[in-house]
Amino acid sequence: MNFEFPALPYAYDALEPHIDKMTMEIHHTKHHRAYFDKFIAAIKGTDLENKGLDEIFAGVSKASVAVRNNGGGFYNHNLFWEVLSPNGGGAPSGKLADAINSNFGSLDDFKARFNDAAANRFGSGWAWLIVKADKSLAVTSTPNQDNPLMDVNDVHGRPILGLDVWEHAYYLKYQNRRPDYIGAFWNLINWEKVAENYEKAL
Ligand code: MN3
Repeated sequence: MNFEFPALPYAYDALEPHIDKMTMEIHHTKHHRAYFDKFIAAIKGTDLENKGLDEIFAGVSKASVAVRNNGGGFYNHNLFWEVLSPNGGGAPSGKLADAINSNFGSLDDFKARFNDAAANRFGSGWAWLIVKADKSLAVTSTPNQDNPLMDVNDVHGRPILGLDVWEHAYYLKYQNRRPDYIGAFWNLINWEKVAENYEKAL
């Protein structure tokens, strides 16, 4: 089996006060775990079993709904945990900062666009910063557990930063106040990891 369920790279309470311990614990051990288990069950004994996620997502329109939803849920949360850090926040530097400035105008302009994508995603889904095939950056959003690597979306690219805006990601602490949760997210971003993702995507 190619796939492993990842441990969280910090303690469940490490992102307090921005994301509370109980939310993180349920999110990782119940929600993420269930996507992983159901994804493994959905590919078991099929020709997808020995493919990578990139290849599975590139042809996901031909796969089962279970593969799409649970494979997406597995991958999306893997990325999400990695781009958060108890020592996060601040601003990106180096090549990533230059790319954000040249693609969006400024860090604040990028943040405004990302905030809009996250706040205006109706129902459940994700906001993303992606690297497109032409190496440019773009902000996009996908419903449910879809992501921009899947062949079912209009905007394609490799996610380097993602924000889960499902209610399970914030409801215990923020209830219906999704914008407050989105605001707190900026205090947690591991920009070094995002920069590493950017380098890899180029
Ligand atoms: Mn989630």
